Amino acid sequence: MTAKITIIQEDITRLSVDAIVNAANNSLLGGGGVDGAIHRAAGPELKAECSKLKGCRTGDAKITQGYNLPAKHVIHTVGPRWYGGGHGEAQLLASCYKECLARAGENGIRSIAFPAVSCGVYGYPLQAGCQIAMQTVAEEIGHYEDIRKVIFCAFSEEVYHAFVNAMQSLQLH
Ligand code: AR6
Repeated sequence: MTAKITIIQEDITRLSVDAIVNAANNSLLGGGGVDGAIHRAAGPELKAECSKLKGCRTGDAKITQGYNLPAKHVIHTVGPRWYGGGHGEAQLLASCYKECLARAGENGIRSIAFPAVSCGVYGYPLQAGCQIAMQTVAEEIGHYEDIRKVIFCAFSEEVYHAFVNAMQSLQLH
């Protein structure tokens, strides 16, 4: 059986899943966008745990507890800033999704929700960013038997449509 990939329009902090993914920065100490929303909803214990992690490299991912969130865990990943596309942005963004799935697999996570990493403050072009998200997860998910459900969580209608378009243009090998 393969995991089920779904797309929803929702605030990711409201999802009762095993893990939500945070689009964080290298410090892991909070910020704006989805990062700020997750830290506000999780409460100060999340920052306390994050402060012990010694940051996170761009393209990597680290896991914490979810504290006051309905989600059990948060997987913090750091997407690339968009510098025009010639600075390894696509590879780094794909690496974010791969590393998040790896942390999920290591921790027995069965359901995981992703925002559109890098597609806000970091300026990654929305459609291209959603295509990398969808393509990477579709290619990698077969390695993780325990992950039964992957949700792409769009905050706006625009992002929702970008994920839907990305799913329709998936290249299956
Ligand atoms: N639920 C789901 N998606 C959301 C939510 C939410 N509650 N809030 C925002 N989004 P961004 P980035 C969407 O800017 O581009 C922070 O300051 C948003 O519409 O949160 O990776 C960090 O600390 C967009 O589609 O993350 C970093 O400094 C997507 O989440 C920097 O921003 C990602 O937008 C990271 O920038």
